[in-house]
Amino acid sequence: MILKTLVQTIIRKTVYEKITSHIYFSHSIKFNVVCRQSSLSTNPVVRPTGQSMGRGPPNWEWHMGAMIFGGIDKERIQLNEETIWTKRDEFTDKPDGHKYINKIRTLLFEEQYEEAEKLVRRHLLEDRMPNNTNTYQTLGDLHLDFEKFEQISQYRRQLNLENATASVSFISDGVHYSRESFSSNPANATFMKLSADKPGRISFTASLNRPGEGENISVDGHTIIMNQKVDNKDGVTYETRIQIRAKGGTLEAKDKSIKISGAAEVVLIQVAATDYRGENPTQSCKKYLKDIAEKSYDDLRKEHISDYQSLFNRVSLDLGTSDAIYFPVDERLTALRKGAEDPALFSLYYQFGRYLLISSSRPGSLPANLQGLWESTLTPPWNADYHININIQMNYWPAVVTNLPECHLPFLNFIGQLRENGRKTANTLYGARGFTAHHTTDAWHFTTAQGQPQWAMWPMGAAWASTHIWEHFLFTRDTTFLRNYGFDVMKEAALFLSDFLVKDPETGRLVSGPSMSPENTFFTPRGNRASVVMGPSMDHQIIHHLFSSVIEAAKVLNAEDHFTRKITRQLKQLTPSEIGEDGRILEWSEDLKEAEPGHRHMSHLYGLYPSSQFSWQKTPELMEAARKVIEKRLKHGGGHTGWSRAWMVNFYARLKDSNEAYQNMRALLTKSTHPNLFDNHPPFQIDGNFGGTAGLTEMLLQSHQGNIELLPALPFQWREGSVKGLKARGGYTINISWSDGALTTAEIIGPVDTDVPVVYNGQAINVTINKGETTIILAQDF
Ligand code: FUC
Repeated sequence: MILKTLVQTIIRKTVYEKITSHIYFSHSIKFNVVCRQSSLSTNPVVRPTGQSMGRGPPNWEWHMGAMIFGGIDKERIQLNEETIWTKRDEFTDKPDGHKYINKIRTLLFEEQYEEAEKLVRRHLLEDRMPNNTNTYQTLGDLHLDFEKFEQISQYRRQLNLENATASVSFISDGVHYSRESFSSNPANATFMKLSADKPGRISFTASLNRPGEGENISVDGHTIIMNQKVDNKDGVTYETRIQIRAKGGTLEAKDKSIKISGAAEVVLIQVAATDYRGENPTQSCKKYLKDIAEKSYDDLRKEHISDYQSLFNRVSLDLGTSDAIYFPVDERLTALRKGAEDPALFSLYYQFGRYLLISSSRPGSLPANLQGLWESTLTPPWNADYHININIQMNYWPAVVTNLPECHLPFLNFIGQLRENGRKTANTLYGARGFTAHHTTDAWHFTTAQGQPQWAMWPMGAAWASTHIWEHFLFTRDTTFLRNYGFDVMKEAALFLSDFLVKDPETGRLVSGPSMSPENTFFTPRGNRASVVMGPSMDHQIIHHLFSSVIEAAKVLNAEDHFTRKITRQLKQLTPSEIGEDGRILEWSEDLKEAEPGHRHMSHLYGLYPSSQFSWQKTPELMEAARKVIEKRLKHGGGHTGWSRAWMVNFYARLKDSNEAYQNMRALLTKSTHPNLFDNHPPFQIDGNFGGTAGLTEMLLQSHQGNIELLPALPFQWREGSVKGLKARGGYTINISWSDGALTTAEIIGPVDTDVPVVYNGQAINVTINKGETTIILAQDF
C-alpha cells in the first residue's frame, strides 16, 4: 500500500468558492505545497513488491490514499482505497458482430458511412451511456470535530514533496497546534499525528462516514470500524479501521465515534482493504494493524520517508528561481496568469507529477485511474475509470523517462489482464485472433465495444497500451521482463491487428477498420456527422509502432518466427500517414472535413508523440504537416482540456519548438490547473499532470531517434538550470546543466560499454560510454 500525503484544495467549485485557500511553495520549503486556510488533501499508499512481472506473478498489494482538507475546527480526511469498485454490469460482446464485419467494411469503402454506422450500432456496440458503467468510488471520510479554536493565527497548510507528508499548523490562544499526515507504503496505513506545544490540549471526536448506503459503523476499544458492500450490489466489500493511539487524556468510546479529551498527543492510524482479490477485508485490516503495533510513529514516519525518497530522489530539477517562491501556490498561479515568470513553479509542477505517480502506482497495485486514486464521491466523472484512448497512456508517459520504471508496472501488468476478455472480444466482434480492447475499461477488465460509435468503435486500446511494454524495455533493457511477460502480450495484441487489417480495394494497401479517430467526427458526402471509417491515420500509426516493436523485440530475444515475418510484410503494405491538400496530416484516409476542427484529441499526431515515426531528420514534411494540424486545432479552441494541452507540450517539444512548448506548458498551468496543482480537465482529471511532467522532460532530453539529444526545446525563460537522473532509451542516466540558455555540461552513465551519438544544438558527437562510469561532456565538445 502506498501512502503519500498530498495537500489539495478542493476540486469541486462550489466547495472551493466557500474557502479562501492559499497553497504555496517557498524557497526554503521548495517542494512544499502550502496553504494558509482550510481545504486540502492527502494521498495514496502503495506497497511495492520489488518483483518485476517477468519474474513471476506479482504479489497483489493494496493501495490507499487520502486528502487532507485542513479545516481548523473540523478536519475532514477523505479516504481512498484503489479497489473500491462497483460491479453493476457485466459487459457482453454483441454475439454476431463478426458476421457483419465484411459488410460494414464494404459499405465504408463505398463511403456509405450512414449505413455502415447503423450496422455498427446494431451488431458491434453494446448500447449504453458513458456514465453507465462500473465505477471507482471514494472510501469515505474521517471527520475530526474539535471544540471551537479561538484567535487563530499563522495558519499554514502544506504538502512537502520531498518527504510526502502533509501538515496543517496554527496558533490558537497562544498554543501551537500541528497535524502531520502521510500514507505509508511499507506500513499499509495512513497516519495523522496531532500535537500541541502545551500539554493536555488535544481534544476532539473522531468519526467515520461514507455517502453510501447503510454502512456498518462500530467502535471496538480504541478503534472505529466501518464496512459495507459498495453499491449494495456486486461491488467489492470493504473495511476500514481507524485506530487511536493517545498520550495522556481520556478516550470515550461512543456508539459510532470516539471522543478524545485532554491528550498531549494523538496518532490516528487508518488501514483499509477490500475483497477485490479474494481476501477477507477484516482479516487484512487486522493484520495491517498488528504488523505495526510495536512500531513508534517516528519509526513509521522514517520508514515511509525512506521508501518514498528511494524513488523521488532519483530526479532533481532546477529551472531557476525568483521571488515568486515566497508566495502561496494559488497566488503564484494567478501571477502567472497575469504574465509573471516563475520558473520554480514549473519545476514544482514537474515534481508534483512524479509525486503523484509514486503515490498512485506501485508494483502490485491497480494502475492510476482518471483521478489517480483521489476520487471523493460515489459518482465520479467518467466513473474514474481507465480510458485507454489517451488518458491512461498519458498517466504513464512520465514513468520511465523520470526514472520511475517500477511505477510503470501496474499499467503493464493491467494490459496483460485484458487478454482473457480481449481474446473473446476479438473473436466475437471481429472473427480475429489475439486480443483487443476498446476505448475504455475498468477494474474488471472489460474489453467490449460499448457506447456510441464516436468513442466506442475503436479496437485499438490494447494495441496502444502494449506499445508501453516495448518503451519500458527500451529504457530499462530488462530482457527478463520482455522474455517472460512483455513479448507475449505485445505479440498477442499484434496478432489481433494482423488479422484485423484488410486490403483497401482502391489503393491495394492495408487499412484498419471499422474504426475511427478518437473521438472526432467528420461530415459525410450527404452532410451528416459520422465517425466510423476504414483507415483512420492513428490506427495505422499505432499498428506501425506495435508491429515494429514486436519485430525489434523478437530480434532481441532471438524469437523471430512465421508471425514476425508476416507482420514485417504487412508493415511494408500498411497505408502511410498522408498529407492533405491544406498541408495537414490527414486524420482519416480520405480528406474528410472534420466536424470539430478544434477537437481535443489529436490522434493523427500519434506518430509525432508518443511514437517517433515523424522526425526532422527522416520525415521533415510530416513534421511541418503535424505543426499545421496543431495550429489549426489551437486556432479553433483546441487544447481546452488539461490532457489535450499537455499533449501539445509533448508535440512541440518533439518539433523542437521551445517557445511553443513553453507557452503551452504555461497554458497548462494557467488554464488547466487547480490551485493545489491538480490538473483540471475540467473537472479534476490527473492525466494532464502526468502529461505535463512528461512534456517538460521531453523539452530537456529526447532519445527516440537513436541518439541522446540534450536540451532539444529549452525555452529562454528557464535560462539557468540543471536536471539530474533522467532516463534515456538504452538505459542511460542523464544529468544536464545549462547557463544563460546554453549547455554547460552533461553526464551520461550507461549500463554497458558502448558508443552513443549525442546531439546538442543540431551538432552530433560520438561518445564512448564505459559501463557504470560517468562520462562528462562539455559544451565545447559540440
Ligand atoms: C476521453 C476524452 C475526454 C475525457 C475522457 C475521460 O474520452 O475525450 O476528454 O478525458 O476520456
